[in-house]
Amino acid sequence: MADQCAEAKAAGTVEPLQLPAGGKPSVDFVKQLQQSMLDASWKGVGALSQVVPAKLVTQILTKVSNILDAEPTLLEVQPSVSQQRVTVVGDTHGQYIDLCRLFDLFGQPSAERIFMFNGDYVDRGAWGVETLLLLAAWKWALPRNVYLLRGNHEGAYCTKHYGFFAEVMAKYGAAGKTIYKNMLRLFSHLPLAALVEAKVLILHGGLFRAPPAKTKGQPRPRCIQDIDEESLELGTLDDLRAAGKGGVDPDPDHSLAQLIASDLVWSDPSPTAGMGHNMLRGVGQVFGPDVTERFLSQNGLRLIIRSHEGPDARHKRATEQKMPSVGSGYSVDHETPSGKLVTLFSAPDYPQFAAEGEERYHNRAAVLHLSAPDYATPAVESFEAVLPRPEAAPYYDTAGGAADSEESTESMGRELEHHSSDTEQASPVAAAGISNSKQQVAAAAHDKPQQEQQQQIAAAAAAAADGCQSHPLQQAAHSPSAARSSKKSRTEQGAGAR
Ligand SMILES: [Mn+2]
Repeated sequence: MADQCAEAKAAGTVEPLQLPAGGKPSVDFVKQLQQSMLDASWKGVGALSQVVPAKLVTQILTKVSNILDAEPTLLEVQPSVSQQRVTVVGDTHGQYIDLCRLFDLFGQPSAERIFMFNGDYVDRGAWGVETLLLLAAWKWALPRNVYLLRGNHEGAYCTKHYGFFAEVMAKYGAAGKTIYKNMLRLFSHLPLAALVEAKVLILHGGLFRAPPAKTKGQPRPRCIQDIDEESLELGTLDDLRAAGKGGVDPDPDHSLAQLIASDLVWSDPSPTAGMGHNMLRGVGQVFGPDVTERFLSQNGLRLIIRSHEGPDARHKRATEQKMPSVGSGYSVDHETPSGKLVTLFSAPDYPQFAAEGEERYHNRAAVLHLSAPDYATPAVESFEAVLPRPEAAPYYDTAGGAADSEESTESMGRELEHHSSDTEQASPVAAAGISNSKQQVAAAAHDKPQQEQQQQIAAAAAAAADGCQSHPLQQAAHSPSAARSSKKSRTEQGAGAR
């Protein structure tokens, strides 16, 4: 064995990693994996599969999918005395080099330390595979000290349009399709949110509506077109506990049982009172400080930590809607009598690839530490990107067009959906006495077709601030031409734009 190693080194080749004896990653193994993938990222696209062979990828994905499958939609974490601190991490978006710096600066998961990752691990950046594998390996090594939540990019649609699918294929070739399917399966098992000490709620996008309660003697409505959307009310923690995880791509057009998952991963806070359609993204909701206050007080919470908006998405809203900047990686968006809603973004100098002539934001990123006994008063730490980055090309068209692939990832998603064990029970609990009928919703009631049109235009014109700003599944349901104009508009304006 020693001879083989020496030979491998002499020949300039890399020894492939394998799980330690016993078949389970130790903390030392995960650290070795981190360093090996970091070294490989400097050597080009072909290096990863040399050091992390497809077999090991499959072992990690399969095992971690099973661990996640056993976790509920809403994690309820009560740190023990020995687990002194919870560190929350926002969007990382394939910026693996920066994630390694984050661990260097702020420590790694351990028996004394919980890490909570708030979704959007993949797409945009060049090292989504490495990011996902490292976090999955940590999850396997320390399942009660590492938690992974779902973002809107952990699904079939975004990963096809914003680089991850192409990245997997580029790095794993013939084995790529199977690996990608296993990744989609893992995504479908990710919990949607975590509650820390019953006081702090961590979720990717924002607040959500409850699906309608079943009416006696009536068939349960199947999709959102079957109901009057304006009758939907703000969801509660109990609704979230009862919700499914969203399947391969959370979409209430496909199944009303996915309403909570879809809203939760796509929504954004707004300075304007009320809750209504998220016109900028074309999916999810926007909600004002009054809605945050209602949710905090009704559920006994003091803090909501969400992510989902980088400097590009926030830039437009900062000027037009007076939302605070996330240039430091952190912003307090709502401050109400009961508590706060904050945004946390952990990808510095984002996005990694900008379209030609596009502004760069040079943003710092942040993590939040929650400590006993209070947990609801976060300590913020910011950090800068590792620059220059290893040479890499984007896996998506930064000018906006989606990369075409031979096989539709949506069809791969449907195939998985069909076999999904996630039964997606609709919530039996409707939030009583909560009205979400505010200005935005009222406007829609007066002139819904016009509002829909505006929504499509806004979604198209806004281009992809989050990468995945407009949701084509929803657009396509309204009008195929809207989806086409959206694609055209993205091409004109460039993804990752303001
Ligand atoms: Mn997001």
